[in-house]
Amino acid sequence: MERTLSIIKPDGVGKGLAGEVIRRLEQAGIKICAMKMVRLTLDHAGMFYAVHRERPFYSSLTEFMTSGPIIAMVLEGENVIQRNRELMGATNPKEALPGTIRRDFASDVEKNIVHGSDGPETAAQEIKFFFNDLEIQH
Ligand code: DAT
Ligand code: MG
Repeated sequence: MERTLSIIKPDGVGKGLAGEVIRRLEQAGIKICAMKMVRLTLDHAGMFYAVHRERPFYSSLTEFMTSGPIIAMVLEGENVIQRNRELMGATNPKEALPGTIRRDFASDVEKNIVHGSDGPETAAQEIKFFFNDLEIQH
């Protein structure tokens, strides 16, 4: 059994897509074992996306992530890291397959509705960033 961190980003919450994203996860048989709404500070967004610090889009990305509330979730299931990435679609919505969250709803490569961890190590780190053990259901 694997876990991953999912985030409904400020554009997803702002467009009223939280229910739709959650519906797609549940419909895919993915278990949600933690959930919270938070508004990141610029410092926290910077820490969360520290791996992208040298990229030209870093300051725009971190400001976007603080522009409104986000919903962080821990997802659980077999192969859930990859399955969540498949439901999300490619980073750039123009390259995302039809029927994916990003293709269906994202406006551009930055405002792309959802985040999903990209591997087991980042998943563990990212889950810890948002949740302690008491906040995760088994
Ligand atoms: P993903 O979110 O699909 O894992 P990533 O980890 O490469 O993609 O990048 C993290 C976020 O940074 C991504 O969701 C949106 C933003 N981003 C990535 N590439 C970008 C680009 N070329 N221009 C603007 N924002 C970008
Ligand atoms: Mg990523």
